[in-house]
Amino acid sequence: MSRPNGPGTGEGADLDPSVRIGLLKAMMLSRTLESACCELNPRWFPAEGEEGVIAGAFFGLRDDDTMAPHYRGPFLAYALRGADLSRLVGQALGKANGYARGRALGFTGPAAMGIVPWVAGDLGTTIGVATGCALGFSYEGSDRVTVCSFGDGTTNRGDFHEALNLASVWKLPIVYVCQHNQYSISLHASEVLPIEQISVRASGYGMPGLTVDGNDVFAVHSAVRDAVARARSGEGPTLIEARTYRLGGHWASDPGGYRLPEVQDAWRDKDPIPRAVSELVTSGDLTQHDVDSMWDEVRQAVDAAVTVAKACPDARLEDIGANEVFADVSEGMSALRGERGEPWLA
Ligand SMILES: Cc1ncc(C[n+]2csc(CCOP(=O)(O)OP(=O)(O)O)c2C)c(N)n1
Ligand SMILES: [Mg+2]
Repeated sequence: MSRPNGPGTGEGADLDPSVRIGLLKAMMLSRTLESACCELNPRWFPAEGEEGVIAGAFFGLRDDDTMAPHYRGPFLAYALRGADLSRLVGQALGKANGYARGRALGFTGPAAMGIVPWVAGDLGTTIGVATGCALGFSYEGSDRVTVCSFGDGTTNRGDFHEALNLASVWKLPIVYVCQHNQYSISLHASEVLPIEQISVRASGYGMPGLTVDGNDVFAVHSAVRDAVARARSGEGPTLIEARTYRLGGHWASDPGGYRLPEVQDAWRDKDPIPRAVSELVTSGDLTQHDVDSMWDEVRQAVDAAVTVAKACPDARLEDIGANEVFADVSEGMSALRGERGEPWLA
């Protein structure tokens, strides 16, 4: 099923107003939190413009379900599980208060949150781990599900193919959401994908595949909700391709000169947040005053988190695990300095 980008697809019209408002707030939080991290850390991955996919995929799951978010916009999943925002921002800054105490950039948190962490730089590895979680749920005979998101470029990795094949053969309770932002760093999808729609790959694994407008959060959520229900009832996995656009660079410091400004402007006009606001105000579910109050609340929460995180000390060598590798951290530091005595972290 293909739905082109554009105003008002009408998908997701059956969602309860409280869910629609919750999705809007989740997008606002994701935008504000991730933008703050981009300002603080030039190596952060901007998620601006992709919040429709991020919120649509992870909002409304049960506490005992597993989330495996893409590295582009991972913090909403943690926030939805009640994470302390200052500890998330602290993680992005390499502060001692960060959930992983400065390790692994920032895409990780307590295992009890049920979120598969992004701990390896290898694209696609989380797809295998997320599929393993779904296998665990199937093995325990529960109705828990996993929702796993990843980029369009990552669907060319072997991990993707192996995981989807096995998930389908074993009818595992997992929903795969491709956050299709059209780029792999500076490479446009048309240069590495021989097909127009990634969702057609699903047919090769015998599972349903659909393409949704990723800038329509209600359409994304409606599709994910249906796929989650399908997975929960034991009918197996679904692949959802949510088409969107990366408004920022690959990293926060990427000037993105490989893209035409007019194309970027056209996509900015399809920003999922104003679009959802417009739908909710038109339907009478929110007034503009309500929307302004929601922005105020989200911005105040993120500003407070940034203030706390900035004031925290940096993670120390012991914090990032050197004390778990070397008997004596000072010995470890000299080993890391190398034979010529150059600083190990220049
Ligand atoms: C196996 C592997 N190959 C290449 C890279 C380098 N790399 C990091 S991010 C990235 C782009 C991935 O694109 P996509 O999956 O579409 O995600 P996006 O960054 O667009 O959200 C690449 C090629 C990597 N980390 N791992
Ligand atoms: Mg991409």
